[in-house]
Amino acid sequence: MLTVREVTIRAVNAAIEPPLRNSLNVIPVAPLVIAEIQTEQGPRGTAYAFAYAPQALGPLAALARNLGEGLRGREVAPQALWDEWQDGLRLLGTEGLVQMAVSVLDMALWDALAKAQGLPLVRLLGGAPVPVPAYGSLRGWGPAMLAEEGGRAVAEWGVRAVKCKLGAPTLAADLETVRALRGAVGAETEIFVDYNQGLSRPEALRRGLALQEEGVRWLEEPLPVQDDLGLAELSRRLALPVQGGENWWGPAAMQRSLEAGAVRLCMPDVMKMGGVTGFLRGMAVAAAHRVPLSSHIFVEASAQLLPLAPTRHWLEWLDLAGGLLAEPLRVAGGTVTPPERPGLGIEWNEAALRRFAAEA
Ligand code: SMN
Ligand code: MG
Repeated sequence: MLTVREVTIRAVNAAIEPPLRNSLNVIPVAPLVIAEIQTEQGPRGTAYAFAYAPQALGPLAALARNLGEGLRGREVAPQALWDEWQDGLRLLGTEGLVQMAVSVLDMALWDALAKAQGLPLVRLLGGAPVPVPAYGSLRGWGPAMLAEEGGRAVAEWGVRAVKCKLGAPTLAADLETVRALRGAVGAETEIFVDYNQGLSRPEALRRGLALQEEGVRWLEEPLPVQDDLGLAELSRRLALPVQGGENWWGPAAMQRSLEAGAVRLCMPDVMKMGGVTGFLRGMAVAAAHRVPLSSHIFVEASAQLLPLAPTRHWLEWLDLAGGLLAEPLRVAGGTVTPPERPGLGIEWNEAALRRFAAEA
């Protein structure tokens, strides 16, 4: 039996190069919370959470630290602990920072468990470490920047799909971006577009219809995640599949949206879903609905989990923590393969962690 001796929480503001851009902002650093779980028996589990905004880094670290205190002496039994957390935190609410703190601990627990068995997580869970097709999730904004980045993604990584952010003030400007990207990636590369919940219902229909004429292959988060009715209506009216899921807080939220027919493709986020445990349960929900499932950021954990998804689709290649790792994951020939190292495959470069260390 594996038991927890101590949980350590650190925080970093990792530079991301190039920065992430969208219609509203430029994100130059990734505020990350790193959890390490030292077991009594030796294995040490680790994982990271993405706080999204610098203002959330301290509070997320504090929540993870406080929840982690309760793990001292407990068995490393992530599925049992997950249910305990969801029940115990129900009145507080298991969304937002609370769920993110649960997730980082859950992922670190699974990492420890897999390391104790000397297996990559995918093998511990009974899967085979097969290569998963990856798409290049582009960081830039606007026609020139995206064409350059898209062309490079196809040439360097061999990806057969790329995704860009849209949401310019006019449809014409969005079309200009898609056409520039098409020119750079060629007719054979699939193009996905992401509105980050930014449109109104009529505008989502108008832009969706125009984008489907351009041969775009998915329309991501055209409307706010809460608008299941609007998304379902849009899904019925477009041939272009509506994609979404990065803002589902757990398997129940995912089930609600799939039941409503809000999306035809899904992409749960391992952190917002509640870590490895939440994502596993989400994969079963997607399979029951026969909905293709892709991942959202968190490339290391996603590479371990997607091979287990009966309806697996694409791995999103957007690497936020690679600059902090001793052996970052790589895309080769358009695919990502989970490494044979035990656990999640995350090994920190301590010098990089020190360089980007944040007070929290
Ligand atoms: C996204 C969200 C958060 C961080 C990076 C990127 C984006 C995506 O919505 O789908 O990649
Ligand atoms: Mg997105």
